Amino acid sequence: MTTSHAHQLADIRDKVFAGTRLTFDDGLFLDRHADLFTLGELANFVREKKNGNVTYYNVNQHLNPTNVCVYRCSFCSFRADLKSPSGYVMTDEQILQRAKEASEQGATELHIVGGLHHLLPYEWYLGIIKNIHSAFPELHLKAWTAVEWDWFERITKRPTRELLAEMKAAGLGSLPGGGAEIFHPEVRSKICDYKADADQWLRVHREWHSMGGKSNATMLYGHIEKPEHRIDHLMRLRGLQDETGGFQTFIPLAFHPSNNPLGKDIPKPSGMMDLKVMAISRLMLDNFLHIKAYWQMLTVKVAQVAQSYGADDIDGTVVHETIYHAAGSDSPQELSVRDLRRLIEEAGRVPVERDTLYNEVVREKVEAKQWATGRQFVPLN
Ligand code: V47
Ligand code: SF4
Repeated sequence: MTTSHAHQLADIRDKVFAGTRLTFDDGLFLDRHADLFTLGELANFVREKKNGNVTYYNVNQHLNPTNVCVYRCSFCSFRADLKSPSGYVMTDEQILQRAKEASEQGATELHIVGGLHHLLPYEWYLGIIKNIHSAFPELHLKAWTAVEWDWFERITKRPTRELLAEMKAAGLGSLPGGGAEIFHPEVRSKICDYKADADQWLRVHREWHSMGGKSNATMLYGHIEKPEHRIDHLMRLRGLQDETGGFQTFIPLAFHPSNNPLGKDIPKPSGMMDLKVMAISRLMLDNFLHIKAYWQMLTVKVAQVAQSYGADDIDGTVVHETIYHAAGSDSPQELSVRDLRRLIEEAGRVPVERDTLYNEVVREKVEAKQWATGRQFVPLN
């Protein structure tokens, strides 16, 4: 590091400790030149200021009702063509069975996203929310990414706001953060042309926030994007959060290169990269309360270390993860609550179960046997 770089880093350090907002240039500098120890120290300072020693987790399940998709994002290993033998569409019965399983296992949340099916109408997606909500009203339904909402608008020719309101009345709880990928058109046009662009993605979240709704945001990193694209992405999210305050958590998603065209000559992001992106996200997104280290994506080990690099959330029990497993993830499909709590404690943090909206969930001990999904019950404490 040159003397001028050392000065720049010292200035940024002062800013972080003083609570002063970092600029685009600061972010770029950190991405290009800062060492991992300093990034960790600074991000951990902010993390502890915002969330103390707590790491949040939730008891959730994922549901992907179809993998058939009109788009062809080059990083996607999950999608299937309309007539492909690997394409599936779950029946109402299968969907309800999965919701039942989630409810019986004590889940508080169902995370529902899928492909944009060539033929299925918007009413099919609406029906999923209606059916699950009326049978299992205790489950918070975090459903459909901004890309899906944009698709619903395209096929119905109805305004997104009206669709959001209709789905909310049917039981929609919040929006997940997927589909953001990398906003910058230099990258977006190469990896996911045609689907909702940055402005459309942000517009959906803005609409939802203006209705009092909460949502998450993501960034897919570790492929063809450069540091300036990542910082640009974070700045755009920070801008919308200044306007609405509706984002709850930011989730950096590490690219998995198996079984997709984009991954052909690209290795998996390293652990160093994962921790660097986590820390810079924490530092740039000063108006986001939470940063999630999604263990399915990062591996359990990196997600654990990330608790000292800015993250304060580790996501949930998950179960039935398909998107990253199709792309070569070797993380387990599910973790029991006991596993989650142990790995958080090992990271020196205090595990707190949250619901989707970050309210603490307090359970009677007797319920705990439901948490340990698929495993023999072992008392937690
Ligand atoms: O938008 C797809 C990503 C996202 C690959 O809101 C891939 O709490 C890596 O957004 N390698 C969907 N990533 C998942 C998502 C998410 C996950 C967990 C929690 C939340 C939340 C949201 O998965 C897609 C895309 O960015 N993705 N393929 C791949 N090969
Ligand atoms: Fe379709 Fe989503 Fe895969 Fe893109 S990432 S091809 S929109 S399923």
